[in-house]
Amino acid sequence: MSLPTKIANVDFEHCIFNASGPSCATLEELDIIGKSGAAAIMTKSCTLKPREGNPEPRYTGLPLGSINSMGLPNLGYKKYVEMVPLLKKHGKPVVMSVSGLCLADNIEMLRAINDTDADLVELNLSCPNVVGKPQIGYDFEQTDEVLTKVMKLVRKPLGVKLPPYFDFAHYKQIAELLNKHKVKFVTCINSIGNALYIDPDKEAPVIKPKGGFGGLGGKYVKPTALANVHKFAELLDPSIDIIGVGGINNGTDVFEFILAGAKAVQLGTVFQEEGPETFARIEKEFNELMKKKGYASIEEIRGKLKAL
Ligand code: RRO
Repeated sequence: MSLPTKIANVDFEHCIFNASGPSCATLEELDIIGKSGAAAIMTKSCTLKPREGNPEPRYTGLPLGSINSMGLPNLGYKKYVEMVPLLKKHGKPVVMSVSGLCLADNIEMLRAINDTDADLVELNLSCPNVVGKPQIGYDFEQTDEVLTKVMKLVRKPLGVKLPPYFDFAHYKQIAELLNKHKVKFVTCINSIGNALYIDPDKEAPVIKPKGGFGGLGGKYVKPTALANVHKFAELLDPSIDIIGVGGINNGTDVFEFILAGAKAVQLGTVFQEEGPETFARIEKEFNELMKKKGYASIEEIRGKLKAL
């Protein structure tokens, strides 16, 4: 038994797939996701030109999650455009993540993606790890400008990957923009940017780039991710679907994200740490929990978090 869902009207066999991040930058890695229990294939955020990314060490697993400053290592968008027909053979939705270093780059990439068979596009407005490039999602004027330009030209259902917000005034401002521009979905949250994890033995940070500052993921961020999903479920137009990501490790976590308002969820750190078997394990746990509670569909519980 699988519990189907839809994102921007695209059918998903179930609600669990990979986050743009770990192990989704090469055809080999994407084929592994295609063969796994993931409901869709999400690509690593791409840029106009290929990038090596930041110097290593740039990812470390931590007791309750991970910290990374990968710096957008990817093959360049042309390679991902070429891969789409190969990835589509897996028979599941293909989602392309795009993270241009400037608006012109995003426009060029989105134009090219229009002519592919990709099902959805996730525009990453929240990479915390490129030196000299602040997260667009924290700059409301720039977000407005980017969305004004890209929504005019995009022919694929386009969603945005958001950074975590922490203040109700900021949620309100960004939600107004997302409603105005009629994005099709939001994915929240990206890693919590510019965290610092120190190894007391080495008396040094655990990653090298940016003096050790990087994006925090995993269990550390789950409550923040749930808060973002739930607040956006309240503030966004109901036509905008929400994908939750941040610290999901088991079926109960998935259940909580759906209760908060998500229609699907993505796995980042847990996929990196456990490998592709994580998708089938977590889906099985979620299905068992739903059955035990007597629920037969995602829509029965979506956004139904009770008040105390
Ligand atoms: O590649 C990265 O350093 C990275 C990206 Br693009 C992102 O969106 N989020 C993150 O934690 N790392």
